[in-house]
Amino acid sequence: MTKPKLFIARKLRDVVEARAARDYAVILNPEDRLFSPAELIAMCREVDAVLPCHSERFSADVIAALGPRLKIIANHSVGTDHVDLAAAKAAGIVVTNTPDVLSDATAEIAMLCMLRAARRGAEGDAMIRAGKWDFWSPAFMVGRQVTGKRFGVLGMGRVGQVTAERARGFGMEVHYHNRRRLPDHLEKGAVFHDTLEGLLAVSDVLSLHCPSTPQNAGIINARTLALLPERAVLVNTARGGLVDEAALVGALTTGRLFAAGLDVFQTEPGGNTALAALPNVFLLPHIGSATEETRDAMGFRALDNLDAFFAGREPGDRVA
Ligand code: 8YV
Repeated sequence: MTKPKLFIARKLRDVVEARAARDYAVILNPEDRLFSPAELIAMCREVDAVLPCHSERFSADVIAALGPRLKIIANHSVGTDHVDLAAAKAAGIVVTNTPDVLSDATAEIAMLCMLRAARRGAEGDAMIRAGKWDFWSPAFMVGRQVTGKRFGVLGMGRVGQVTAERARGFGMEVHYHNRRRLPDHLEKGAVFHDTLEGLLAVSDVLSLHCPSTPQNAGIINARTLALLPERAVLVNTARGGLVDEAALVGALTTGRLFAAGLDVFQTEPGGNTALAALPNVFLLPHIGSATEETRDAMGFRALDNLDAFFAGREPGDRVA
């Protein structure tokens, strides 16, 4: 039987590409270069399936130009904001993602962002690397203790729930705002707030875990930042589009916000130079799911979805 033709848009872990080559007629991207929309369209017109990351954007215009052969977009990501799901559905293209397998890795990065921000780790590291550590005193580099503080989760999906669990490990009280209240066995004693404002008022640390949607764009802005407790800490491992970065720079500059730990930005790759110029920001280049185990698991999960689809079964992680 002819193997389905699969375009793997970015360089994936070797074990993942080896499994893909066993079961599909694969087109790989060994140079791991980013394809332009025109190149992405040209590649996808010649295959039955594409396995992209969040770096490949499938807008309505791109989807309209894909042609009739492409049947499934099997994302190597849990976020799907890079795909116009309504356009994919209208075009009869199945879309899947890779939930669950990256929750632990991303929660680890959220804790790293929280601690490096709250305890001024980025500032201290930079000071020593610059050869400027020439003084110590009891008042030196005092930060914000997280133990016993309130950890606010905006978006209590899989990643939010695992991150909340890690925060409990630091002796933090978990609060959350979500479209729907969780059942007890998932809520695990966390305090539900049915409004964003209610959550913000009690978040000594606010961690963003909601999807990037048109409704959530810039949800963290000058107005909402002002509703946080004085000298709160912001953590973002979700999507850069959730944050008005100019407003964040303002709040960090005045000290209204004590610090921020960010793994995602409006402009990726690259980040934000104004944020990078501030001492009270810890910055990472979107590595939330970047562990060996997780990237293997994500690749296998995407291939499991493709295998199900081409075997005539419903993919387990279908989102459109
Ligand atoms: C991906 C991401 O995990 O999963 C997501 O939604 O934000 C990304 O971190 C990464 O691009 C690997 O594909």
